[in-house]
Order: sequence, then structure tokens, then C-alpha cells
Amino acid sequence: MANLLRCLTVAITLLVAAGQGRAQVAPLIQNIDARSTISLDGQWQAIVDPYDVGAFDYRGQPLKNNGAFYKNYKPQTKSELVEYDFDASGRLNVPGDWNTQRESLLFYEGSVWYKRSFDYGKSPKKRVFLHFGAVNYMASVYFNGEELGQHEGGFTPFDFEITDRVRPEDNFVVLRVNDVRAKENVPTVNTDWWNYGGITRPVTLVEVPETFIQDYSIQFEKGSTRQIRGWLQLNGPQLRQSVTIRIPEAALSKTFQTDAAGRVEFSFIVDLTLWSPEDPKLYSVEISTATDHVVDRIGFRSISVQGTDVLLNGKSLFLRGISIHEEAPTRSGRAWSQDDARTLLGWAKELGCNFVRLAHYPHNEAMLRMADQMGVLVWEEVPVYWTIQWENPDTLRNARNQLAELIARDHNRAALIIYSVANETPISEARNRFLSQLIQQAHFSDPTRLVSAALQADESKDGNRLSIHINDPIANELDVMGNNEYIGWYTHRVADLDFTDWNSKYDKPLIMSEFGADALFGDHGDSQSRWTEEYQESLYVHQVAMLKRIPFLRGATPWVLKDFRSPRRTLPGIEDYFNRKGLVSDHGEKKKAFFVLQKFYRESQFQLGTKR
Ligand code: GCB
Repeated sequence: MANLLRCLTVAITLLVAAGQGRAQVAPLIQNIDARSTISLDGQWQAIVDPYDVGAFDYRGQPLKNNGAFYKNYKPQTKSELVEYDFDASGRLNVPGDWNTQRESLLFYEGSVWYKRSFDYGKSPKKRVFLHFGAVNYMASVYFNGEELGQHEGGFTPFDFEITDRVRPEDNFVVLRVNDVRAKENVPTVNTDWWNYGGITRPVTLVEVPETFIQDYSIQFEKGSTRQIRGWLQLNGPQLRQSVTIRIPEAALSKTFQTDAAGRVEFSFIVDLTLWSPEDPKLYSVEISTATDHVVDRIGFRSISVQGTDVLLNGKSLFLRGISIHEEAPTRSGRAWSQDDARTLLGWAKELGCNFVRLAHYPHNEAMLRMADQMGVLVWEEVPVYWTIQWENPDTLRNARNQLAELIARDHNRAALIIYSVANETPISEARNRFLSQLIQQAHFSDPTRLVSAALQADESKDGNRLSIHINDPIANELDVMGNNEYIGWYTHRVADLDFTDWNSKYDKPLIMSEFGADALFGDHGDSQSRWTEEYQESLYVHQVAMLKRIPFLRGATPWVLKDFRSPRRTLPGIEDYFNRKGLVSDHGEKKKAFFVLQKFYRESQFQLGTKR
């Protein structure tokens, strides 16, 4: 069995690697923050290049000469023609989207070249990697005038090894970042969020020993609260080594031997305080080999489903959630920092949440680390959103790669309980096949977590009663069903919520993954008037009453915590390119509906789904 599993793992890794196509990225290094690092964050020189003249000549052929911006070439004589100059160009902050750093770039979609120089005293027998937290959407990465490779996908981390290329002085990294939307991409051309371009998450130089601990999983076996089942992968020339895992606080120390491929799978029994939202206990876990040493903060808990129940540490619970976009709470643009994470999750906790849906793409790692610390359960998601190219094998490879990178980054986080593989995707044979592969991949790569998708249901009318039927064949393969509904906003009237019944043919838990209404903070009127806080408040009152009547409901993540930018939202004076379904405005002010949900969550803490 173990051998079969290993063969399958290798097959999946190869498949995913093949899917990266142009990307020659290195395998992801787990837990970057625990390594020896130097931050490359700060001001980078930037050239805005809407016509891609830094990459292609006027015949559309790739530039190889000194005109290519990645060469960072300087004229050698006063007569030499060189039409770019990083040193004389403006600067952009990294991490940061470009759209909110310059007014002229708010709607810009295209290429921006980034450059940064650094000196580096490499210690002997060390390896050096360039780590990018995320770059949206396509990153072409160059180092000291040569191409390292490309990475596709705007929300997951990637590394390039530069051990043999780094020099003591005057290294320069150049990136061509392109965020042009394309039909075959993931996400595709149509979304309801801002296409924030740029190096949106931290850039880090990571120094590791020649043979280093590349990745590890130390988690409870599915359903268990005592049995650890894990694995560890070394990278480097000395692959056969003994590995010691210690949890000093629990007086635990176990030693294992890696095989010729640098891998070891292990299991052992522990007696630990379980992680939960009420008591988010994290242990320092020390992993050592003869050549490397990594410390992580890991929480231990089990998550499973039984019929329509979601069980955390064996006990049924109701997931009191909220959906969140990755937008900064107190400024404009993409969120990325610990402070951003603390504020966003702080608002969620103030609402009474024990759960958040990080929509619609992988959020930054700080969010997961903060959720671990603050005790907030997490649903993570890949941007398989609306109508992507279900029949296109490259689109599938791209989605699989983004899912693989997300799982690789977060698979030790206690807070993370659900991977969602899709949002509001229209049922078809091709779509079912596509999603089925993602679901299998998530289950296989991380058997300890639950898999979901935000579906849409059918409906029928009988007199004044509205019947909603969850009837999507893909639900057969999910552990938890998500469902988005906009009764009272896009469909029907708010009053219809009082006459709505929910049915499901699956014996599975349901999370109402979206509902909501737009309201401009400070816009007041009666509850029938669109865009007012009172309309939104009334919709929440009726939605909550309806939710309480759904017997198989085990959670909700209303749409959405905070107003967020969207190019689809053009209504002047109200939307102004913001989706206004936030319970908090884009300036951080709480709308009336915030307090309706808060009341529901405070009450339901002790009533719903607590069969103890
Ligand atoms: C949805 C989408 C979400 C949108 C939301 C809306 O169903 O999943 O991305 O932002 O509706 O506000 O229309």
C-alpha cells in the first residue's frame, strides 16, 4: 500500500511538474520564515511596458539582444542607442499591486518590468533560492541577465534556485510581470474582483544547507486525535539521513531514517492538547537532520464529516463564517501583511466567527498563520471561477498546479480544514470531469482535509413556496457542499426567503457559501430601497431566519466581510467600481447588517450543530 501510494505521489508530482510547462521552478520550500532569509521587499525600479517592447521586437519576435529589458544594459558609448533605463525609471513598492500605487495604473492590465539589485555574501556549502510569495499573473524571472524561468498563476508561491549564479556584488533580479486576462487562464477573463497586477507578496532570499528539509507533513491521521501520520522530504546530495522530530513541550522525540530518495513516512501516537477555535494551541515542532534544523508552530486537531455533521475533534460544530477577499482593511489594494491579516480576522472574530472563507483564490500565507494563532477555521480556494475552459488540457494543468502549490504551502496549518475547487461553475460533462480531477487531487495530496465547492442549486415554485434543490452531480464527490444563493438580491424578493425550503439528495453537510446584498455605508432609507443599509439589514434578518430552518446546514460564509474593488460595478455615486456587499465599508465602517449576523452567530454558538 505504502509503495502504491508512493508511486501515485510520484506520478502526480510528475504530472503537475509537466503541467508547469514553461516554469522551471524549484520544488517549494516549506516554512520559509523558519529558514535563514534576507528580505528583498522595498522599492523596486519599474518600467511600465504596455506594448511589451522590453520582450519582443517590432516583428513580434522575442528580443535576445541588449534591447531586452532583462539585460539591464547601459549604453557603452555616447552614440549607442538603448531605449530603456531602470535607474531613471520610477519605483514601485514590493509587496504591492501596481494598480493602487499610481493613479495612472488603476485600470492598467499589461506588463510591468521590475528590477532590484543586491549584494550577497554566500556562505560555503549553502544553497540559495529566490522565493516569491505571489506574482499576478505571469512572472518571467531573470537573474544577472539570464532567464531563470516562468511561473503562471497569481496567488501561489514559487522558488528558483540561484546557488550557482549568485555573486558577492551587483546581483540583479528582473521580472516581467504580465496580468493580461486570457480565456484559457485560471481565473479566466471574467471575474468580480480587481485584477491587481504586480509582485503582490514578499520576495525573499532563502539560504539552506546543501541537503535541506524541503517539505514535511506532521498531522493527525484522518479522524484521529492521537495518531500522527506524516512524511518528510529532503533535497540535496545526502538523501539518506536520520531525522528527529521533537515536540519539547510534550516531551516527545522520534527518530526516523529517510530512504534513497530522501523521503520518510512515519506514524506515532501522541497525547496533545487539541487545537480548536476556543483554544488555538500551537506546539513548537523541531525537525532536525545532521545537516538542517527547522522549527514550526503546528496545531493538532481532527476534522471529518459524518452524515450531515462536520466534526472538529470528534464533536459536531456549526461553522460561523464570513467570506473575505484579499483586500487590505485600512488602505486600498491587495492585503499581504500580518497586520492586514490581524485586522481582517479580528473583524471576523468580532462578528462571532469561528470560520472564514478565503475567496476566490489562495490568500497570502500570513492569513493562514494568523488564523492558526487566532483560532479561526479556514476554507481555501483555487480560482476555478464561473466559466473557465473545461475542455482545455492546459487550463486543467494550470488549475492542478495552483491547487498543488496551495496544498504544498499550507498543509501543516491546523486552521485549514477545507479546500474548495470551484465557485459557481455551470454543470456539464466536461466541467464535471475537470472538477472531479481536482477533487481527487486534493483528497490524494492531503487526505486529512475536506473538499468542497461553491455550487448553485435548482429551484421550483409551488404556490408561494420556493423549493431549492441541491442537485449537482459533483456533490457526490465532495465532503461538504457549498452553495451560493442571492435570494432577495439577484433573484426573488427578500420576503420570499420566508417561504423558501431547502432540499438535498445527498447525506452531506451544507455550508451556505454566499448570500448578500449591496449597501453603501451611510445610505439610509426603508428596507425596500436598494443600496441602503436597511435593505441589506432586512435581507440578513430574513436570510438568517431561513438558514435556521435548513436541517443539514452546518455553516455559512455570507458575502462578504468588506466592500472590494470590482471593474464590473460601474454605478456612479454608489458602486464606483466597488462591490458593496461588505458588512464593513471599504473605509472600515460597520454597516447595520454586521450586527444582524453578529447576533445570529452569538446565539448559534450554543444552539446550532452542538450535539455534544
Ligand atoms: C457571486 C460570486 C462572487 C460575487 C458575488 C456578487 O456569486 O461568487 O464572486 O462577487 O456573487 O456580489 O455578485
